[in-house]
Amino acid sequence: MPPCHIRIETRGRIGWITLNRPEALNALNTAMMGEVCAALDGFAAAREVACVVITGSERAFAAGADIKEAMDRTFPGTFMEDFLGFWERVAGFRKPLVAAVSGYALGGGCELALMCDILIASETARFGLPEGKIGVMPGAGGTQRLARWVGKAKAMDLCLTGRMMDAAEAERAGLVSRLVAPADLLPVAQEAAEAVAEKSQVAMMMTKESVNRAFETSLAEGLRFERRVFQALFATRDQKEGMAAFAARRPPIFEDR
Ligand code: DAK
Repeated sequence: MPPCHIRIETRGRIGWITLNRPEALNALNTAMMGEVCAALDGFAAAREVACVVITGSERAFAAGADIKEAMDRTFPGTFMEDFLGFWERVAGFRKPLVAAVSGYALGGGCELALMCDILIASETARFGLPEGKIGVMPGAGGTQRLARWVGKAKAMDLCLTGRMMDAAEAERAGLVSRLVAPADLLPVAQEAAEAVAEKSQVAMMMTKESVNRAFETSLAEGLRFERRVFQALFATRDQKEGMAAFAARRPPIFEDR
């Protein structure tokens, strides 16, 4: 069955997932997140796809998990079914992920953006974790990833007060990789993704894994991991090609091997 809450496209070597529930400001219900995960599975398997962009609409990246879907749930049910636990498949996606955020990125929408690797924001973007206002708390990485990405001060402020942070503040805080005019959001996201895609995908995927290690381990362990995967890249044809191309003053032709 074709997806009905998202649009999926491939532009060159870039996979695009556009959240598309305008009537609910892209609130992330189970069906939509299932479609996002299935799309990511497809892009993971597609050799020609090197990088994936997730975006929403001008008004909303996503205004959170779907509150109306979640309102009658009980603890035993959510626990036994691991309600929304499958969202972690986004964070576990191994190819680089770009979030192109315009408008509201709230609650689960903010957490979805936090799971991506490069976050490009339009000047209209607004980030927040307002779950406290509806009697719960962030549950898809908000307290953990935001604290690691921007530090305790901003994370506590956003989680406890529920206020929204505008795009400029989010950039200053280190949450946003690039801040752009609204009209530039999608072209800049495609351009950033293409810059990733033109490199050896073995090196890009190892780089992603290595940067993520920085948030999970000690500096000494992280440095050891980085050195080992760096050394491993010398076993690839792409390392030979990349360095030979540099020496010959020609563009490299990578095979992702
Ligand atoms: N869920 C369901 N519907 C939503 C929604 C949401 N999060 N956000 C907006 N909508 C719907 C509204 O109900 C409205 O629908 P109708 O009433 O017209 O049918 C429509 O979208 C337009 O919204 P508004 O009329 O409210 O538009 P405004 O411009 O006045 O306000 C707003 C925009 C974004 C400020 C407002 O809609 C708002 O405050 N929305 C809720 C934001 C929020 O609280 N988000 C956090 C939700 S809780 C987990 C994973 C994730 C989560 C938890 C666990 N695990 C993996 C365990 C995440 C939890 C959350 O995200």
